[in-house]
Amino acid sequence: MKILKFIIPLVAFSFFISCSEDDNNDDNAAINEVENLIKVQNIENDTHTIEVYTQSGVLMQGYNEITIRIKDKTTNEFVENATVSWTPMMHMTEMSHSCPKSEVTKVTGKQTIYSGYIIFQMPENQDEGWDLTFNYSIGGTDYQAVAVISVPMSPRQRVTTFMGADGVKYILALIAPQQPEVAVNDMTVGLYKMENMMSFPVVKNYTIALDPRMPSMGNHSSPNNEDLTYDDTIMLYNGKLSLTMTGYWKLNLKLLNANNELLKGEDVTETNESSSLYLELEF
Ligand SMILES: [Cu+2]
Repeated sequence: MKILKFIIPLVAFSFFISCSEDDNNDDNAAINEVENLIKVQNIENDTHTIEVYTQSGVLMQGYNEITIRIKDKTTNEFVENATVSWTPMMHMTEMSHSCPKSEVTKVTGKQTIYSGYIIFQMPENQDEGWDLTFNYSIGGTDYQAVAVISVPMSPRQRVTTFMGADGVKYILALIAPQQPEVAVNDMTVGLYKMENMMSFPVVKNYTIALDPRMPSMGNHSSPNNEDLTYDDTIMLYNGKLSLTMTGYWKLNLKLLNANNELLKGEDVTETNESSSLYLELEF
């Protein structure tokens, strides 16, 4: 009896320990790695709920940074070892097409979230719109989930589709600054070639000349801008955008290929108020 008195609490104690260890190792349902994001919607199939998040809680025409997590409907746990790809599709009356996008990758240092970006070059309208398909595999089993998504028109031109002098159709999208300041801002854009309805490879080693103007104030420019050049580590273009005051700015651009040949856009002059290639922002 004396021994039992010791053993029973000991067994109970070790059981308690191993339970709480299990909780820490296997149960991730309580982990919140999306606390600074807002849910756009769920995309579900029979086995999983894919939660789609952005900073703003919506998707919009142009560049969208998207975070997802996948909840197993049986265990209520978030899947940590999925391999994920996605296919955005716009279904138009005459045809269907996709858009530029990144891969979906596990966020470094996180357990339950995956992220990437999608650039919707066209907004939805009454008769035409987008859906988003996820293909993912977990432990060798393949799954698919698809749902209609809402992609309203951006109030400012954050993405533009155009034909270059080389006969190639390009898509150019504003990626940064997302929160412009009265300062010299880091500017980032993505440039893609529309190879066909499904393929939009990154265009490398071009130059994008930048001339920001305020049309409402005599079309004045700003000092210390820097043209955008290609950065292969991020597969995007970086430059400097000087904004000397708040308001509406037209970011006049010229696209030059690797041989410095002009493919699209014009200089802003006394007689030419803006380039035919531009992006817009207002803050
Ligand atoms: Cu379309």
